[in-house]
Amino acid sequence: MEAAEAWGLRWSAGASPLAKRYMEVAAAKQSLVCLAADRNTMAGLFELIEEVGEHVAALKTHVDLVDDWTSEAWSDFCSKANEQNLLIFEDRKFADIGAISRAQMAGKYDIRSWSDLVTAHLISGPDIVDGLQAGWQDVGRQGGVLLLAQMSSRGNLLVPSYTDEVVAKGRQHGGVVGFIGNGSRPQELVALRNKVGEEKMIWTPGVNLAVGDGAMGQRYGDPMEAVLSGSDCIIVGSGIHRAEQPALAAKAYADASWKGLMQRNG
Ligand code: S5P
Repeated sequence: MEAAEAWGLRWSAGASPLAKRYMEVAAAKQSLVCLAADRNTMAGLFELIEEVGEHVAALKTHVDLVDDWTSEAWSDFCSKANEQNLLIFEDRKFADIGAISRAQMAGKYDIRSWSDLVTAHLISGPDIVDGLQAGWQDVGRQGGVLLLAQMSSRGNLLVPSYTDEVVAKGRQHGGVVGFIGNGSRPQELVALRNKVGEEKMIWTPGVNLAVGDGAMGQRYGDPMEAVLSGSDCIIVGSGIHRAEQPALAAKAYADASWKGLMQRNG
């Protein structure tokens, strides 16, 4: 199915080139799944992407949790992701002032050189987005920021008035591709979508086919319900990488998310 048809308003309402790339891959693979590749060895990461790459549309990393990280191995890993047509999303949750965030895009991990997307909190003010964009510009690349508007963890401090401020500022910024919303609470997501409108994306962690509480305060909601409530991408970690058969699990999440999109636009 063509991306424009699959995505309807989200495609036509002026999405960024990066969002369109994601939507095309998602339509081609019939999957709105972003794999949270939270494994701590390079071998584990390579194995995972080999197994599930065809069923997922984006790859989310936490580069600083890999024990045996080297820039060579990481660069091979990113090439593999690119071969599988995956946008690479470093979930760094930047939160500092603009100039330091720009500098943190460089450094040992050189996130600016391989990431297409990064997460940021807007707690320090809107200049963080300019700082991150400057980071990509420093190496002649383009990228997009996903702002944390909600979180999935219990007791988080992103209260509705804070969410409103993040959305109001983020909607106006061309460097913001979209927002992180809470996939574990459909009503919160519906409210978020109403605030965000149709132009920007909402990506949601906190989804699992086994709904309920996860480890250390994580909460899980149903993947299809998240899409029906306005999520454009379900971020799934342990539901896939801890499954006995990750490929089968990834396919199940892909099917649920795609069904959600088809029903939402139907
Ligand atoms: O509010 C949030 C935001 C994020 S990006 N809650 C989250 O869980 N995340 C990330 O999503 C988290 O860092 C992890 O990589 C992933 C969820 O993993 P899972 O194993 O619980 O599915």
